[in-house]
Amino acid sequence: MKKRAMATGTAGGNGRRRFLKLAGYGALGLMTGGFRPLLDHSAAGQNPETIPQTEFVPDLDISLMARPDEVAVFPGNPTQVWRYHAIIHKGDKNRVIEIPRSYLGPVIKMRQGEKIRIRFKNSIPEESIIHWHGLHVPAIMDGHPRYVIPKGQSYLYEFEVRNRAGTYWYHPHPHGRTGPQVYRGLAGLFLVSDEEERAAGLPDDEHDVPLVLQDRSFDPDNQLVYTSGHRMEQMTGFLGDWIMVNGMPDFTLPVSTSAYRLRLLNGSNSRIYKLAWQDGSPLTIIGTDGGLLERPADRRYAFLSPGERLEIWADFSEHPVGFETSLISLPFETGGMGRGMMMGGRIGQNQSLPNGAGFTIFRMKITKHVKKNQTLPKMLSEIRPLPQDEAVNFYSPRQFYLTMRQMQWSINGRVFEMEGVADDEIVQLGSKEIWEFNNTGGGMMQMMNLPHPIHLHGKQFRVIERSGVVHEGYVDEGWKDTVLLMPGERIRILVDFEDYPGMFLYHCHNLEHEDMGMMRNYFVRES
Ligand SMILES: [Cu+2]
Repeated sequence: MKKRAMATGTAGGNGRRRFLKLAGYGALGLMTGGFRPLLDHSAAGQNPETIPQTEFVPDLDISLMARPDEVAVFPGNPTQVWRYHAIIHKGDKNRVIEIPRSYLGPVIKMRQGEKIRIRFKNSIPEESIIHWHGLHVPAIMDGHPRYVIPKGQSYLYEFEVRNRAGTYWYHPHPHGRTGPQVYRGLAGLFLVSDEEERAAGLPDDEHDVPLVLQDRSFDPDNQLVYTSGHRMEQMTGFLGDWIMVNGMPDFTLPVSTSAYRLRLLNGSNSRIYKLAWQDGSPLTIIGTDGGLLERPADRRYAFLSPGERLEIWADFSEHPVGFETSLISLPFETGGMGRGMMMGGRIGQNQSLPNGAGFTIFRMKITKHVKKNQTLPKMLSEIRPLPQDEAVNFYSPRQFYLTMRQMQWSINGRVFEMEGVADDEIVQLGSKEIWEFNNTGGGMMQMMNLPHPIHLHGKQFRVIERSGVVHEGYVDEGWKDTVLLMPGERIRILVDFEDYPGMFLYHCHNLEHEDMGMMRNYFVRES
């Protein structure tokens, strides 16, 4: 019998086998067929037979297929999903790690400075394209929806990994269908390591644990249920009543009496987590979207909105075997909709587990005693200073108002246009800019003011200021690519458009908001 997320406290599944290594991928020979030429911007839909001859020499060369699959999530019928599946053509097979019993795609592991080729093959029955969330890549590699390919075709990605060490991820980005495609299982982690991270001496191997948080709903046959398509449900965003960790319900992580690095990704469509330890002890945050902080930061709780990552240091060396604890999500207010006058109820909200409800996310249980003392480093990394006064618009930041009009979320009153860039969405290559996002609504609109996690493609940025109704629980230190604005908040970020000209996206990472058009292009102009 399935138990939903509110009913917690039961014995969990065994997470021990989560990250078994991919086995059995030898030299399978180059797969041919259907690759888009790398540098041809105008060739959408073309279908050349071979990999283009470039001077690109990848350290890791893989095929990544999006295809229908099934997974045993619960006893009984398997759950029909869409899943990324990888084949290694060249490179270390320990760089591509499947998660058993999960609909999630493989974890891809790269070192800074290495080159990767990914031959994306779309085998789901609709258009798709992959976005590398948080990675700093050229526009044509970023997975803009204008590059979608239909079923049966392929898209060739080739790029150098320039990011700092950190927890990045990949997911589909076709316009209007990102929500349903991610929901059916298409998502995976992309972990980057570097020398600075190695020097910090953090827990590694089985003590370095990626944890992807998502919510799902299932019908009595164990099949995924997405939104009804009702406009109100779309306005809020999809909310499931099962909390999944790495694609598994009722998750328990067996640990030993030692320190752990927990890498949390919120891969949910629209659910926000207010992370805390069950016993009220502080969370020790060591990293965010763009990698390690300079030094650890303690928080009583921390918000994690869709698309964001947080890395937590958890030390169990003082506890006995048998000790159990949980990472929980504390209750919080999400703002106007669902309260008050919206037809008198939580319309569009999940009735059993609304956004802002409290629940257990997963449990950790000490099953093994080890003698391994590891101390939390005082310094984790160096964060490059990014002076605000170097921003070309220091005295007049670009303004973006997150608003709703006629049941439609928008940015500055505009919705997504595939090729559309407004004059005030063009920035100069080589410049630094301050962008201000404003979620203050106002007047009657306050009733419809919701949280919006804002994501910029292609860039890591810095949060320089929050104002308005400021809530606690943000980790604004370090590098970010996705930032949460609760209702009533205003935030200023500093972005360095140092390289990579062309068209990129900025949007709300509530996937239902994004799909309805709460997304725009920005264009980095060369001269
Ligand atoms: Cu939104």
